Amino acid sequence: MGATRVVSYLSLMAFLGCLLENSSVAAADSNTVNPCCYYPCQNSGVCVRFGTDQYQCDCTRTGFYGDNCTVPEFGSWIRLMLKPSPFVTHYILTHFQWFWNLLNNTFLRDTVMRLVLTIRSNLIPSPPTFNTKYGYISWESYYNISYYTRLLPPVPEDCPLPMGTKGKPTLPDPKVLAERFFKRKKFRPDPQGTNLMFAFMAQHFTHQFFKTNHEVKGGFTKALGHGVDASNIYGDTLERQHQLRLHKDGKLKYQLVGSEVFPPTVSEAPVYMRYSQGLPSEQQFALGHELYGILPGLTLYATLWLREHNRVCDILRAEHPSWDDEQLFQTTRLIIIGEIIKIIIEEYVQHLSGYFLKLKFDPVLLFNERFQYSNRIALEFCQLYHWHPLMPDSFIIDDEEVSYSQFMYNTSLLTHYGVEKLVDSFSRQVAGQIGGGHNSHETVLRVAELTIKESREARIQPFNEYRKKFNLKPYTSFYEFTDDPEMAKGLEDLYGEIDALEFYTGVMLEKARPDAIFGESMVEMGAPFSLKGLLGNPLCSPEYWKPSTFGGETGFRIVKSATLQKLVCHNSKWCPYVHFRVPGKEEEANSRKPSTEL
Ligand code: ACD
Repeated sequence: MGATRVVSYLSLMAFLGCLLENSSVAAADSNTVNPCCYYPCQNSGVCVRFGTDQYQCDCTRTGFYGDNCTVPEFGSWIRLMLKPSPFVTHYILTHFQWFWNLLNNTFLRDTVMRLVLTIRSNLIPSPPTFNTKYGYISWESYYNISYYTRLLPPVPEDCPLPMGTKGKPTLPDPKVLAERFFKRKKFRPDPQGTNLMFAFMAQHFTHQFFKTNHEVKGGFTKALGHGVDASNIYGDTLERQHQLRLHKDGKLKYQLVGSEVFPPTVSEAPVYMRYSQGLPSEQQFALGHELYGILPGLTLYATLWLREHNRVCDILRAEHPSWDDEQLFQTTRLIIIGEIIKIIIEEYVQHLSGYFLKLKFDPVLLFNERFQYSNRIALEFCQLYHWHPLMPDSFIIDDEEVSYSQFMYNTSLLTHYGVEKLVDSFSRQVAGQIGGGHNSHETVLRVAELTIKESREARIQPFNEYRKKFNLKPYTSFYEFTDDPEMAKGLEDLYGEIDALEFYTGVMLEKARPDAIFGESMVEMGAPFSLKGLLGNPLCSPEYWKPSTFGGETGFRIVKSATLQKLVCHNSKWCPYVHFRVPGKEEEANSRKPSTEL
């Protein structure tokens, strides 16, 4: 009874808040509810509390004015009239193949790519703003890079309800959410044909910048590079890096199994690794990241990058016989980082997008734009990237079914089958659809539960507030949010109001776009973080993006022409089918013949 009264009282106050558009300092209520708990400021306006029950929205440079930043300036009004909706833009980019085939071969490809990069990156504040402790601009939150940054400040501590002023007094049990909405009923393959080669790349690649420090609460990270720094290959401390290095010719330590190069064992490179107890010491590889021995797919990528690093070292040494180990190592690392960014933009993001526009990695596109070459990883980005539904029910390697218990912590699968067969098998096996719910294998289900718990500790604002931040219309009901009426009803019962739906639950359970891997919000929120993070890398700045950074034209060319196929085929005995999606019928027929061609 008491709770119902609080909620209806709060709704009334929200209504009154709208009526107060014209007063310069708007009064919220007399019962000293923090008025910022209503999220009154629109269009990225910043809410500042005055006194105990008053607030002001700072609309500076938002393109809007009025007490709640709701009135567009003339320029914004024109922009709003002309700007196509995300639905229309996405539709155009994923249809009319003939048109894109023509455009991709003209200078207009650059124009559209520049637009994609600038529109997306402009949504990410740079320098960064808030963090989990500071919901206002502070020097500490700028300077202390041990924090993940935050796009929206946390829900203020003194709000009457967990999500601000909407929803129920208690949030649903994370375990109940995971069991009822995330747990797989029947494996749902991704309609875009995403495969396990993609899934393991996603995991391998993102663990260089998502390294939540679970020892302390408050949204801290151990990945201080805040972007693509290849710390997952070279270690996240100088000490680890030196243990992994051969200290000769710039190379990383390795061992030969038969005649093939694999990572060294922990006895050869003593670094901390997480292995199951009793795993024979010869199967304990020493890798850049302590978790990459857990899944053979991650160990596979670690091996490929190790071989690629040492291959590039040989190329550089042949051109620069006077260079010492250090210079060879450092320059090779930059080449590897460049290769990663190139593959991620032109193949990984390309695949995810489903666009017919051919994405292009060319830092020069931004040289005449206002763009900051820095990046800070955001907690919201880390949250939305928990893509565990990608994981299948079991693994098919060389036509044999391998269960999770046989797969996990089993590095011997890599040495037994070899790089070629693993790549071939992972490239042929379809991954699960990420969005839409009911597709997380029970082995990974707990991750969803933990992610929701983490979001609550960090007081992440409601999903609909993020929809607005990313220029999307907030959902008006759970039935608009999902096509699954049972899920809509269940979520409504648990959350009470759509405006109280949590961020992670929102991005993961939202209806997927037709024939797509996930929904609108994942793309509209994920893309800005991604593109700003990739192009904000110092390598992409005018000062770094030149041949000398990479040891000359040869190194520069390696970066500019990197592909996933080259990464595999330059470092294997034969060239398997390698892609981020499963083969189509025609590819299937051709790809059964092993080749050495690139
Ligand atoms: C666009 C391009 C298409 C975007 C399509 C999907 C984006 C969804 C989620 C993020 C995808 C990939 C993440 C890749 C790299 C992350 C790099 C982070 C570096 C710090 O329409 O804009």
